[in-house]
Amino acid sequence: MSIEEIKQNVFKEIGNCKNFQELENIRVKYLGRKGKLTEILKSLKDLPIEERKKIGPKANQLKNQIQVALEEKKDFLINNPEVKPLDFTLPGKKIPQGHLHPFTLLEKQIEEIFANLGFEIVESNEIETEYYNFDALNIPADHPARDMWDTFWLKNSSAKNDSLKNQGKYLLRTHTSPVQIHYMETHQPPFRIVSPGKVYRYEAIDASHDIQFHQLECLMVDENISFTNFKFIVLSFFQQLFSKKTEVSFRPSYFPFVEPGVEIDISCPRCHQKGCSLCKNTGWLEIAGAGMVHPKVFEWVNYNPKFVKGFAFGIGLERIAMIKYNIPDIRLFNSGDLRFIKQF
Ligand code: FA5
Repeated sequence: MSIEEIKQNVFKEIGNCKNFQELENIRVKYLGRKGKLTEILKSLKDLPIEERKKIGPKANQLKNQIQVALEEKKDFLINNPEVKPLDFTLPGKKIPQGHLHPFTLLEKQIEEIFANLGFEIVESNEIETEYYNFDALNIPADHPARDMWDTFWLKNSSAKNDSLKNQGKYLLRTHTSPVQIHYMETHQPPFRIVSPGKVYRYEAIDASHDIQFHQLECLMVDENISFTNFKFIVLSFFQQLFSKKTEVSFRPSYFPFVEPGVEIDISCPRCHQKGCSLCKNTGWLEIAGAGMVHPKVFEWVNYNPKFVKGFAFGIGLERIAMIKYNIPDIRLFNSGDLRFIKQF
């Protein structure tokens, strides 16, 4: 559009305009950042000096004229009783903002609690070899305990490297416990770590089981670590996560990589052991597998089990989020349903 064409149109448009919105649209059309007159003004710098001298003053003059006409029209609209005046006290339009997924919020809170307890946060692989997921955790190939974890094996994948660690097939880790081996292979005690991450199980999906979920592995190793240290950390963690009233209880259980092995239960944070639908009237919720690190596991990483002791536990993070936020079905986390996500 040339300067002449703009001149012909813009004043007509201002004359015909009936409300503030239309007037603003006209301003944007000609004088906005990408407005038609603005484009001409911007292009002046690329013109030969003679042409610039001709067009420049015309364009600037027109800009001033349009500004004056817009102001006049605005005054007219303000003083015209038929036009609804601008109400500057109206609340502004709410611009929708993103926010963190409830699960991410929980993960951050859990990491903060452990960081305050002196734990380092460590990341690890989601694709593992049989060695890390099973063998080094004291679960050899013919061990019936392998059936505890229904596994996604990776197609056509058997590790090429000759070292024992890389023999066998690749798989999607069924729990975060392999991080224990990776970490101990490359570090010496004392240490305390937590490692959150995704795990995968070839299982039927229902309200409390998914095929992909998150666990958090905790491992503390030193010369004199006892079950009492273990209990203290677990209790501190759950009391900070839920409330001071939370109690923990340990039930004997079996995991090949710990001895003794336990299942950790916490008192129901909703009913405080009075009995409710969440805890199915038992007053307790099963929350993690745990135990004192098995001497055989220490041997796999060349630690001497006579001199080092440790505890480990693995918590299901979705289950915790479900308890904390009262979420009835694990499938909601990955549903992408905005009605669900917007509640947090
Ligand atoms: C384990 O996976 C052990 N690695 C835990 C462990 C670590 C024991 C260290 C000893 C020492 P388990 O299979 O019980 O244990 O799983 C741990 C938690 O993961 C469960 O308590 C539960 O909260 C969660 N979980 C298990 N299966 C599923 C599933 N299909 N969907 C969602 N959460 C699950």
